[in-house]
Amino acid sequence: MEMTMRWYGRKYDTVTLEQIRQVCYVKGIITTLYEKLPGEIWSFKEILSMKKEIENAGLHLAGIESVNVSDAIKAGSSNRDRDIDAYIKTLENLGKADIHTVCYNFMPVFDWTRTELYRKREDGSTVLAYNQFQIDQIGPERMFNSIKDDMNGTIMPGWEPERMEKIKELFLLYKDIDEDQLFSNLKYFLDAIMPVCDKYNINMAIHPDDPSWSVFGLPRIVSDYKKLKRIIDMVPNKHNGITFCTGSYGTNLNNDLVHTISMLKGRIHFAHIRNLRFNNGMRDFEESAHLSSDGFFNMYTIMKSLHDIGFEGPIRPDHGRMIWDEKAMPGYGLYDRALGAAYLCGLWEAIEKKEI
Ligand code: CS2
Ligand code: MN
Repeated sequence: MEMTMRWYGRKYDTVTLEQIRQVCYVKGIITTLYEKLPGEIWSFKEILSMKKEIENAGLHLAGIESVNVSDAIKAGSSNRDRDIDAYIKTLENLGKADIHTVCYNFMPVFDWTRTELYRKREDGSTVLAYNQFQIDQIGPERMFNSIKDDMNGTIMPGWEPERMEKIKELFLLYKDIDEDQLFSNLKYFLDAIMPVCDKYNINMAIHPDDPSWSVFGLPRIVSDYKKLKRIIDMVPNKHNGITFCTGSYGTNLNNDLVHTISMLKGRIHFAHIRNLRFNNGMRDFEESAHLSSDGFFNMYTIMKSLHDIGFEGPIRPDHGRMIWDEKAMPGYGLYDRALGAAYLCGLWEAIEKKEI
């Protein structure tokens, strides 16, 4: 595996590449062309300059998170072929630039959903949290506004203002889309892009829905074992793979993380590893430190099962708590993610050495 950190680019991130370089456990960067809207082509020149910037800082561009899929593609609207063509051109340019891992999601309207971005813990650190009861009370528009006000002036992926202006239209677009239709739209998209992925050896890695159940009545298809298996089987190509995100997929306590990892052998191309705490019931959780004992998941068995399936892709510590008075994008401060990277690398080293 290659330990990585997500970086939002000089313009938006409070964390610099120079700082990440000093984390030392982290060798790779996961990033994106932040200003590109879904459906836009990424030129070879733009990709190369992003890559150079990272390499000039002594780091490796390990993958893209995300090349976002447009709602036309997700909803299967009449103009989806135009957006798919653009996506193929982008993949082609990424392949030419020697980039081989692409994360994306297939969640209608919203990316991840949270009710709080700064829930205070007993030690004064803050974390992102989700409470289903609150979601049921507020509805999508109020949720967007409260998240926007909490973003510290940063732009959160999936929560771009221009997208949210269209929220009503977007809900209408998905009015008649059920889970089966969404699966078939995903298949249509994957079938169309597999040839370019084969040509350039690009691993597509779909991100699980976060949380892993339907929110605001929208269909969700990347949320449990059966659905993941259906995705893997419906397009039987190794480039059709998964981003294994413990913090998203694990929101549903019925999901068995270790079993799912072993079932996905050869198809996990990217891993997001973080831990969760559950409060009064299953649909009320908050993000915790990575440490097993701080949350619900056994990080050792998760890392061990990734190791056992021969996982070689990028891993990132995903979100962290906000600690030591850091001011950063919620979930994406430097300090706790650096602690997480160190911990996960420690587990991995111990697992590897035990094998000898
Ligand atoms: C990420 C997602 O920050 C996060 O929670 O895991 O936003 C992820 O990048 C997207 O869903 C992938 O397209
Ligand atoms: Mn994730």
